[in-house]
Amino acid sequence: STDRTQPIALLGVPLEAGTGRRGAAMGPAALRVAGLAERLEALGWSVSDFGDVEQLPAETIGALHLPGRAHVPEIVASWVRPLAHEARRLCDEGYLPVLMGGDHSLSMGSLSGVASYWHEKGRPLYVLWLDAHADFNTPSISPSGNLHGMSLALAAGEEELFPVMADAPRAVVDPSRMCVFGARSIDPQERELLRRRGVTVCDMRQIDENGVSLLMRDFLNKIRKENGVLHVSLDVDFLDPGIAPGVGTTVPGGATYREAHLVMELLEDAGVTVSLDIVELNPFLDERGRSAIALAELVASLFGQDVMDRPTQAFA
Ligand code: EXY
Ligand code: MN
Ligand code: MN
Ligand code: MN
Repeated sequence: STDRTQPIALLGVPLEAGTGRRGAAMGPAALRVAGLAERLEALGWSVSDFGDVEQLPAETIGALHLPGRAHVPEIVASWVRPLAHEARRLCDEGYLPVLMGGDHSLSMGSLSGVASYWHEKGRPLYVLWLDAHADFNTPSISPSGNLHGMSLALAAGEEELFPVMADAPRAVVDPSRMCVFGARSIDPQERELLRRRGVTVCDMRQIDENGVSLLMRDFLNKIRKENGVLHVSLDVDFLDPGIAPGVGTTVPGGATYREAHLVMELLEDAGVTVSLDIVELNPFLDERGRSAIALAELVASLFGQDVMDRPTQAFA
């Protein structure tokens, strides 16, 4: 299990420029209303909420020249560059960073900062990408130009995206240490790139055929064998839209409530998680906070909420 002596740091990233629609910028506020901090404190964790990342002034970001299609990279850069510094600082200060989005392009900053820390520590960093998508496009192959569909590709060292980060703290994550879990919507050229780079993709068919526990056991054994640590990136569209409609990129046939909780409970048992992104929540598309509450409950499971001790009434 994850030792609860390490303090948790909450940091909001009200970024929505990585998507083609507005609303994800309200995600951090909705997760706070869903009682994320209170739930973790109720489990015995010390939780510090550092508010939201401070966006860089637009004029400090020159025009970024990326090939192909990239939608407002300068705005994304104005968030993810300071975020990389902040995520790195939180690691340096001994926190377990929990980044509350905001769209998935925030992971360009969170994963850069976290990877730079563990790279210096000499510990191999793994990534579990809980998502209907792989987010492994680059500007030259992206069908939309939305940067939230490219964040894992940046982490894997796809150079087209380097200008977004400039000199912010960053380290490449070995693609063979990446697992996309819950995939059910991947673009043709993106799929080719994933294969070429050696990223593990557990799509919904593999989850149906093998079950969550077998696939997670294999991945967690790999991490344990290398004495590695894990960054978890939870995109709300990993879940089936029937339980989490509050996201702009829903895809039918997602993880059930129980599959998602089992992933979190297995991660808690393994005790290798060192940082977490909670992304793509769009309260404008949600129904009475259902998706925000579902995410908060999943994070509680990741941090030790026992399935039999769950509160009857959801918070908020
Ligand atoms: N693959 C599509 C694209 O790159 O535009 C859709 C990406 C959706 C990304 C969301 C955050 O997961
Ligand atoms: Mn995503
Ligand atoms: Mn997604
Ligand atoms: Mn800098």
